Amino acid sequence: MPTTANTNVATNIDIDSDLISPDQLAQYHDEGYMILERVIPDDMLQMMREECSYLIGYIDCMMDYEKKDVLGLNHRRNRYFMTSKYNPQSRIWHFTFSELMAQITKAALGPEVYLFNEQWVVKGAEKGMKFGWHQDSGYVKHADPTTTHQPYLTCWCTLDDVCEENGSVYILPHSRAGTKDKIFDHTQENATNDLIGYTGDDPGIPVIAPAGSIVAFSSYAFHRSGSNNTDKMRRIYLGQYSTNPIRNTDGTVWSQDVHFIKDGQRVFDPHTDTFEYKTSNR
Ligand SMILES: O=C(O)CCC(=O)C(=O)O
Repeated sequence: MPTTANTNVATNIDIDSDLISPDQLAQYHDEGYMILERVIPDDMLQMMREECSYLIGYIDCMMDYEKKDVLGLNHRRNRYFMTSKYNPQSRIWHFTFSELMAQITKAALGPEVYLFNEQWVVKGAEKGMKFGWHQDSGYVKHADPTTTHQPYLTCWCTLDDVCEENGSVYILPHSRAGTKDKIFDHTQENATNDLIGYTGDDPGIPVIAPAGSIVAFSSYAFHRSGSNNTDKMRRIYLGQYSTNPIRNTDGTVWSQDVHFIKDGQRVFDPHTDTFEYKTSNR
């Protein structure tokens, strides 16, 4: 139980102050990010690591079958982006639609929340590739240049301790990048296919945090990540949530549009959810 509650003044929702302090929430709204250390319970963390191992094996098998070492953004033992993998057989949805995620998403977004996208980002030991400066919304805009979507929330959940040596994420606060209300144009980098939206010399703020932490940041905030130079994998689960379904200008859903919170209450129901696989434009 919270010892005290603070309130998201924009939406009048009470927030558990043991989870998110008023200062953290203010920083999210002003600068576009907040870092919540060690908030994922140990049993949940272990479950997510097991699901992650299964998915890496699954992608490796697909590469074996196709006799390739690169499939989309997945590079064998190097960098994996595994998208839209929650399904009734896996246990992933227990985390994606957990009370913990309900608390964080309501604090950031208010009483209406949809799952927009979910993916795993794994960097292999000693060679996990870097990822270039971008706004997550920059990927939406690149695919749909006339998009008018509101900022959505990325929850970057650490399954391992993260530091500069193993390829952690770096964030550029809104006030240093002019991103509070703006999606910049991004260009595609040839060698990696990454979209790049910032080429300035601000290195950003490195996130150094233990396993079980969540960095919650706005899809308008610029971020990048380094390469993994350690002898262990760096594993992240990334859930993205929006205040309403994000559609392409032609009306099609961009990635997912699963109703999670309605009028401040959790409404996700695994018995009625279609668990439909939808490819994002990533
Ligand atoms: O986990 C990482 O290395 C960065 C992932 C990221 O920035 C993204 O998926 O938008």
